[in-house]
Amino acid sequence: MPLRPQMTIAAAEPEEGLSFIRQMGIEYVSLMLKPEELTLPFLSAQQERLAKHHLEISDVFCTPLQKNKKIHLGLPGRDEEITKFNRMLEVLGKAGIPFTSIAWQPDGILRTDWRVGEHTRGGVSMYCDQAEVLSKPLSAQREYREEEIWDNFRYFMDRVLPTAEKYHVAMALHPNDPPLACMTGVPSLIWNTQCYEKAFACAQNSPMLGMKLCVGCWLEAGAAFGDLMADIEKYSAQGKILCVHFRNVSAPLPVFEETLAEDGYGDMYAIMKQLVSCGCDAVISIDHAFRPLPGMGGMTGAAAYSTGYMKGLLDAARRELGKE
Ligand SMILES: [Mn+2]
Repeated sequence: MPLRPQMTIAAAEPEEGLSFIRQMGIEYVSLMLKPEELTLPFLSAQQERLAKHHLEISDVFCTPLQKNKKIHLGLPGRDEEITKFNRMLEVLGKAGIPFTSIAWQPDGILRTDWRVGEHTRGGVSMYCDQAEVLSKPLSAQREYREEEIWDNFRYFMDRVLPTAEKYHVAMALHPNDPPLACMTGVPSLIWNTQCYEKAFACAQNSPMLGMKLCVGCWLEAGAAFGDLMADIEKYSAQGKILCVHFRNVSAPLPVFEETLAEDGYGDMYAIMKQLVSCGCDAVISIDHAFRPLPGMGGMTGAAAYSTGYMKGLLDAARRELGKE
């Protein structure tokens, strides 16, 4: 299938929000669920509600299971967390949801500020200064070695892949953001394309492990991450890209601010054309937006402009490349 624009919602998204999304010509939503919402009846009810707006769930994620300290650091209780993850895979499989997300970053996305940037015209956006990130204190009891993180990843994969394969639910692996080798005493799993190769090998190249190609992360690290255009071609051909994060930043590290697509250093039209010409079969979303302004429609309102711009680039790329 061709690229499919998508927006992220929570189950609490009001009816007007769903109508607004549909009016933008969006057909797919990424549904963020809380652990207690990960049941088949709850998910089925969400599917029915969304179907009334002609929206389909492209994927479901649950933040505490997607970024889980016990699993990532191999802490006591990780087997219980892995059991919960497998239960989620079973529920998603039974509901016909094709994939979920994982991001091997126990401390989440590391940024150093939310601020009005040089390029944001008063918009409050995320800002990252590498020196500040690298001077953050340890986030766990001790420092970890790179091999421990990979051992924990293998341990997880060995225990979830059979369930993923049984219920046919894939996992889209997002890079560490920012893509630095080690932060807060925890080595990163994915900070360049070689790391992806290693991760896929850990999963015996199962099609149930794919990638979330975060253009933002590639641009944050620049050439140190990989050759974005070549990587789009390679991983599109392999069918590894499940989701694209279409996001731009002002400059590669050591310092960047998150910008609108048209204001960053990445040539987002060239990137979109590469995705289209390579036949990338994935959902595509803007990833992050500026902080919502009060009274302007919350997260959905904040994401609307950038999503429309992304749709415009997609439409233009399809026309220019004759892939309408
Ligand atoms: Mn991303």
